[in-house]
Amino acid sequence: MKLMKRLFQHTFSVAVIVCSTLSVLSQTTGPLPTKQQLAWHEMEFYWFIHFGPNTFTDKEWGHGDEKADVFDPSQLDCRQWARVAKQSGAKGIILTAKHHDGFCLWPSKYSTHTVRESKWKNGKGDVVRDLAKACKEYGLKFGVYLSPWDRNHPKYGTPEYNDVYVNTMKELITRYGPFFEFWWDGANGEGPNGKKQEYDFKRFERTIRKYAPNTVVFSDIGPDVRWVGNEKGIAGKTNWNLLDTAGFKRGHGAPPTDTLNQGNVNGKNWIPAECDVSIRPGWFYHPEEDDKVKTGEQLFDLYLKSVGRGANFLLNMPPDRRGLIHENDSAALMQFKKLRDESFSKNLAKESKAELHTGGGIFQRTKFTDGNAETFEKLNKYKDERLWVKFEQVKKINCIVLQEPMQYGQKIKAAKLELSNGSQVVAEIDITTVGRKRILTFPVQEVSAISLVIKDAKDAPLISEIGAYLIDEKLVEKNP
Ligand code: FUL
Repeated sequence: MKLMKRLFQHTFSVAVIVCSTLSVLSQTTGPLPTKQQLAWHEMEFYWFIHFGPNTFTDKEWGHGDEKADVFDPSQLDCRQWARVAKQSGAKGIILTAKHHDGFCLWPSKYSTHTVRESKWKNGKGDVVRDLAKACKEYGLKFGVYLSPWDRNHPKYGTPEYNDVYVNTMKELITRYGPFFEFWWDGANGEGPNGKKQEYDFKRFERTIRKYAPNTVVFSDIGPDVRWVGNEKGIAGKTNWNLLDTAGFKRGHGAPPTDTLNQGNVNGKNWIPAECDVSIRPGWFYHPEEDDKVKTGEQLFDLYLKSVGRGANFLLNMPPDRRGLIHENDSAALMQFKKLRDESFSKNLAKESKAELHTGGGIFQRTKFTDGNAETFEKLNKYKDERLWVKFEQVKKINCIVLQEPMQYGQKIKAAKLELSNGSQVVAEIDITTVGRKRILTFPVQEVSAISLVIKDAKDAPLISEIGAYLIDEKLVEKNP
């Protein structure tokens, strides 16, 4: 009898586990991120580094006819870059291993326009190697930008250049990988012989999948990460991690920039947006821009408009002619880090009572206020349900952070937040998508409760976090 009972209990609990797993899995219709993309989503903020002959010639697009000797940093120190990056809370660095001028920051076998031909370290230097090493030392991920457009290579504009590009990719991957991200710029101008190149992106993609299967690939249209459609660092307030790419190309044939900015609600591929922007007006260092560095507050605003809209934030930090991150840039960056730390150190929702209200009753819950984005609450009949965050004492707040667990896809199309004080609704906030993270800021409100209603979704929505914060009033999003 006892045995029967145990057997029954066992079968019952297995059935419960299977059913609950199935019920979550049944919500996973539609495109989902790969495990590499999921890891990428978690990175949130990382650096871009534009560095090369342009740093010394004061150009943004070198012609490829500059002498290799112009590249001559006096105190190049990749460990300084990595140290500042780490201190700023960045999770990685993507380096312009080769920009449009074709100059390779490593001694490539496939080019004669490289650090080897420069007088820097008597031609024995290697910036890609030094940065790969420094990133490892500081626990940062490393990635490369390898411009397909090459204004120096004699083969550019001929089919053989595609071999050169493939070989160059392989060389980088095998010598300096693993890379977390590989950056394909869409620019396609003329080479030294006046011809444009027909890029064989299909072959480039096969190569990278074969030699670097764990690397996510960025371009206007992915395959793994898409351009956000502007170089200002701003994602759409509606931002789907989905994109339709059929019929589109990189560069001129890319989807309209507002599509890249918002994604496609029913897009067939999981291709999230990355917001690239420079801390200075230019991508490369120019001395006359030393006093035009974005402030910590401006960077925080961009954080709200990128990470706070479900995208990643790729901030360019161009080293100066010494080969160092300029003091003004690192000061602004440390201010940005301080503002993030101060703003998000105290999640008031963690001290709240969390409830799920359904037609059938009120249930105590903790998963969407536990500060752990892995755990979540599922709303089976969301139209009749509401999540509540209730405070014992009235709190002042001006920032709410919402999250969906990305491993199950992106579902929320429209939602409303209601802030109340006692029986009085003091503010209502309507939004569209949530995605990996949606940060909302507003004038300070005194509240005893926050409630969330999902108004429209593709599937039963999953909410992993509702966080509540009081941030410095001057950080409330500008022109949201
Ligand atoms: C663009 C390039 O033309 C710029 O020089 C810069 O590298 C930017 C990130 O991408 O397409």
